[in-house]
Amino acid sequence: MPSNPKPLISHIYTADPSAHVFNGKLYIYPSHDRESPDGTVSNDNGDQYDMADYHVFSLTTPGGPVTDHGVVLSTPDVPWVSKQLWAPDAAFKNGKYYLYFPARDAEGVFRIGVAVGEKPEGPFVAEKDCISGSYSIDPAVFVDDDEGQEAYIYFGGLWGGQLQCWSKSASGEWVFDASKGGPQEPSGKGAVALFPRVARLSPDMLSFASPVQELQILDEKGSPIAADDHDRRFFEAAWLHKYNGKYYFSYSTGDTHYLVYAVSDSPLGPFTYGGRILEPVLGWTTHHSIAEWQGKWWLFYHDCEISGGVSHLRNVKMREIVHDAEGKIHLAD
Ligand code: FUB
Repeated sequence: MPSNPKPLISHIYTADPSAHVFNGKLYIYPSHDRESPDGTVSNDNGDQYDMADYHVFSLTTPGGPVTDHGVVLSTPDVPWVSKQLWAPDAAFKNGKYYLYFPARDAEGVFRIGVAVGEKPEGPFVAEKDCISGSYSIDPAVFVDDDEGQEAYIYFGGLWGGQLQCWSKSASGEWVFDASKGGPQEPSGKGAVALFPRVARLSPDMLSFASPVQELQILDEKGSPIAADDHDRRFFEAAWLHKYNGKYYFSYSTGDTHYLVYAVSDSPLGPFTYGGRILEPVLGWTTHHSIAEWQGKWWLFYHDCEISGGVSHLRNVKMREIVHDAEGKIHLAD
């Protein structure tokens, strides 16, 4: 596969690809980018990312044709959503398929919802309310392959994704403060980065089964990644995969535009920073997923090749990656 592969999908704009193998086929659950009906607004709040529905795509072989299964969920189908259907993910458990998605509620606060389907390609029927206790963006669901098949949901995103607006009260509740919107992060000497969030999912996959906790990302000395370490600190685009018994948490560094990863012996962390997966792409955002398919490991990501660099009009791509003998991730040649 070439080092700058062609977009997988070109008849609509797609981004934030979450890829999963179900029944031997590769399914992609991306965001569906569109021109904003309100014009050309573009700001750090991400208002230009004004998506209103989701399509599902599938492939039977790498490099083969991509099937568009059409719209599987849209804004009017979800009572609690006001706007902005951002990066989704999907999972399989209990013989059912689950689509997890973030969107703004009636108050403009990002929450996470879930919709259930009988088939990987949908359609999906949304629960009436968002997941209680959920907030921010970019859900990624990992179902472990061990005996308990426990499921975990990872989420969070800075700036427009509102993660910086949430802090823990003295009684342990996560509390929202709208005044912390925009590109605000911890600052000052010794400030620790904001970390992504994780919770266990209930057996029916519809609610959180544990309190939301921070997912610690440490540097090589065992110290939490610092807030001003913009090349390594978490920004958005959580993803979890397991390789050789280790848990790999990968994410975007946002304003420095890298895809990076960290490794742990536990899905709940702490994770230790491991390195970079992808250098900046054309466009502001970078967001990905990682899946094993037909004996190889693949990185799914997006850039803005088709739109010529318009950051909210993206297209999905895939490239092979390898884990080397030390477990480090590299792009395949
Ligand atoms: O697609 C909207 C947002 O852009 C996603 O939620 C972020 O991860 C970034 O890709």
